[in-house]
Amino acid sequence: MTKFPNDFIWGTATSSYQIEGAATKHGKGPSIWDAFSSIPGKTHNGETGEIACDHFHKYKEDIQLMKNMGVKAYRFSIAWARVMPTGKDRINEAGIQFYSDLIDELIKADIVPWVTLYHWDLPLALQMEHDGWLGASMPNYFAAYADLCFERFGDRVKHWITLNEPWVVSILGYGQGVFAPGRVSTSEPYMAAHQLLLAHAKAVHVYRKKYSHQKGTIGITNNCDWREPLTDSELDKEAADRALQFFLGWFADPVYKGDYPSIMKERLGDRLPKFSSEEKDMIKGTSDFFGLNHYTTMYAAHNDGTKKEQSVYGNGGISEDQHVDLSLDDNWKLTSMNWAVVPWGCKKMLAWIDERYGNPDIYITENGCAYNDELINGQVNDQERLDFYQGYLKACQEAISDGVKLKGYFAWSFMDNFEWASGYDKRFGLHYVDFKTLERTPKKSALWFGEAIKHNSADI
Ligand code: PNW
Repeated sequence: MTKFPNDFIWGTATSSYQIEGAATKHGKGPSIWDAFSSIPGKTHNGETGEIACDHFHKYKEDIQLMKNMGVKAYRFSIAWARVMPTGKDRINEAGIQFYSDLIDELIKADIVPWVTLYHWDLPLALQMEHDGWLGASMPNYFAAYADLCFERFGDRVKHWITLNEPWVVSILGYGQGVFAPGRVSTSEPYMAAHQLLLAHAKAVHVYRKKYSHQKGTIGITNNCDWREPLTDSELDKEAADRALQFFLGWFADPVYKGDYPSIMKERLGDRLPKFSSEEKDMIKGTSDFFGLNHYTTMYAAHNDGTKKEQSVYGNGGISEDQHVDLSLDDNWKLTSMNWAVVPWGCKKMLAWIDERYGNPDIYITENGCAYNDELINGQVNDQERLDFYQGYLKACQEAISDGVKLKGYFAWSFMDNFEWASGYDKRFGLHYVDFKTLERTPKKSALWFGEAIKHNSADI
């Protein structure tokens, strides 16, 4: 049986707006997701996170379920507007208390908290006053919010993630408009991304300057799907690599190398904002580990610009800028998000990161899948999800044998939750949630995941 290294971190993950509920309770201010989901047509059936899984009231029960699985770590996010209702100045002590109690409860259960500071639920006031991430003062507000979190929770939290998936914020929030704040543009994604990177870097500098005595680690989590060249031609190989640079290099190159990929600078010209030399120095080296959220794989082929690019479900970023056609293999199994299940793509993704960024410590901070699960006689037989996890975890084991420093893996998600624009229609959980009674039931995949943790292996 191939085992993971002894210190491998097995975890599960969630985010604040997707699970907490209590969206207007105990002094929490509104976020852009409260506003966005209240607009008719923006989410499946008009669903919102107002109640979600009611984790705000059920967190003790949830931690017990995690303990039953034997997870070593739990990744959750703090709702900025719960601790700072308008995103700046005034602190909501009831919100601080909630996260403080949650952290204490995790530590009591021997589960290590991994805290994301920003998982997309921007305080609405900052959207209205500063145009959200387009605003030049946002990095300072984010750094002040991060400072508050380090001050209040850093005695117990030693693993921080500044931003979750700035690519999604930029492309889906400011490009395609399918996520909050719902902006549609081909230039704003690059502007929002620029402020997000500066915000990340400022927060890291606050942590390293003021809180080094807390002896924690801090980094950023980016998402990237693998791009496999459609054919062996040089043009398709270049197209696949170009697509990866526009996807992941966009955010990881500044952090690891100090600037955007040159291919982006060449192709975007003035649409890509420039970092000053001080900013480059400030951003470079601001991640203690490489956080990766990985979900799927697509083929990439060169498009010479004479025909319209094919983008199968719109996740290719701004395809006009890349000249890349994306496609799927008919033999690939699809999840209910229509994301293809391709474990070898995960292994290649890890190898690409390892090579491009100099063998960093990597954590997969999200990987998982949605299926149309049903609760029958108190059980959920989600064999497809079990197979998904086994396949991807085996790919992780292979990557580790090849020398990739993959140090941990967090399943997305601990439980079914509010899947953004898809509402409650898409179930990603290891635990089934009945959204009428809010009852939780471990799925078959959760029991398997617990066994895998016990054996420290996916070969079970
Ligand atoms: C991630 N894409 O979102 C998020 O971090 C989670 O909050 C979310 O529930 C999970 O993955 C499943 O969707 C993504 O289009 C959303 O490539 C969209 C994409 C990727 C990740």
